Amino acid sequence: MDRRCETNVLILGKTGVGKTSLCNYIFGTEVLKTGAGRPVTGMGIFEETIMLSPQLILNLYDSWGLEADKSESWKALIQEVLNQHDVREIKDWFHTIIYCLSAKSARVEDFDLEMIEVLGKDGNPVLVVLTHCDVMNVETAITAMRTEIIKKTSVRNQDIVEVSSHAKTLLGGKKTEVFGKEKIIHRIKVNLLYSISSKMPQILTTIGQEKINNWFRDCQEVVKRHVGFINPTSGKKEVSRNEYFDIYAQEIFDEIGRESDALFNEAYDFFSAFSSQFSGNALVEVTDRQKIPQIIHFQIKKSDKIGTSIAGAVLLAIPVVGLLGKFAIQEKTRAYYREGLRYNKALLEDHLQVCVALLAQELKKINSQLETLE
Ligand SMILES: Nc1nc2c(ncn2[C@@H]2O[C@H](COP(=O)(O)OP(=O)(O)O)[C@@H](O)[C@H]2O)c(=O)[nH]1
Ligand SMILES: [Mg+2]
Repeated sequence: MDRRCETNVLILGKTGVGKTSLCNYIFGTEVLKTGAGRPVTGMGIFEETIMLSPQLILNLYDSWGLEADKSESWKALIQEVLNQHDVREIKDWFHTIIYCLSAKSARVEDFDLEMIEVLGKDGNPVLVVLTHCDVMNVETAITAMRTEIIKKTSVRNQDIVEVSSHAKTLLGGKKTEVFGKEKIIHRIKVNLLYSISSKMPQILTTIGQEKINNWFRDCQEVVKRHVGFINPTSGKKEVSRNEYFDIYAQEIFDEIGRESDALFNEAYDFFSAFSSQFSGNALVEVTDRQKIPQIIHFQIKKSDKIGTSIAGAVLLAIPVVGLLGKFAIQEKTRAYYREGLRYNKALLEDHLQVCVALLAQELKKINSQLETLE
């Protein structure tokens, strides 16, 4: 993959839960010193750019000084970032939202539940990180917090991650370990691939529909020019016209398939890069080299339906009597073509829908393959 891609991650949570420590632990020591970073909103959200790998750039939005229990002001701050980038939906800018809770607090407050629920609406990718999981006797608290979050928000169990961001030597000389970052980095990649590929079917629909509309307009133009008052129709012309429409329709048909392939390949490139980076990433130490699953390239079969409906001569039982007769033939021939072209337009649109569905299905496969690579 020679393209670079960027992912935007927002970290939220009350002061003191361990957001800055988490960033430093996951993305390298001291990337975010408290109070460092470019302020991107009047106050509260700070951006830091980190190279996760040569291909993947992370824009990390840490938050601090947010007043606890003021959900409206939190939402306003997020909205401010969205406005700066001219996007409407949270998921159009943030590919992952990390919501931190401290396992030390042993319970999830209503404010946090409300924020998690609000942020997780409309399929926004929220990851709940329980910090301070290294603290002694915290297991019962973790279980209770998980249960509560799953019950009261739309966050799934697999989107709740336990983390310890601090290695410490305790009084007795025992050491506590850091843990949890592999899973978070992996979720960031899964979410990014999901965000990229969820846009592909819509792109294919737009591109394909435009091609079909152009085909339809061009063919109608040909009919208008060729089927005229002086020369309403003739067998020979009919054959070449039909041929032209058929070949042209076939071209559109093929182009839709090629667009679909290109979009799939683009998503697949990211998938391959992320799968290999996951095991080769300096930020993540993985002992067993993970295998990249193979996905067989898909191809869309041609339908033999396209084109056949226009073929066939126009046999009109109208005797050519004077000008009125010629006019009648012209109108009838044009109507005949209109109908044939509309019928073929509908076939092409059906074909496009099939391609879009296939693309979505194939993308779903690679998304779930990356998801299970843990
Ligand atoms: N034991 C332990 N301490 C942590 C952990 N995460 C953060 N801390 C400590 O909690 C305090 C607050 O952390 P900080 O990252 O500044 O919180 P923030 O206000 O959310 O950015 C600091 O003293 C950290 O050393 C953790 O996972 N385990
Ligand atoms: Mg902080």
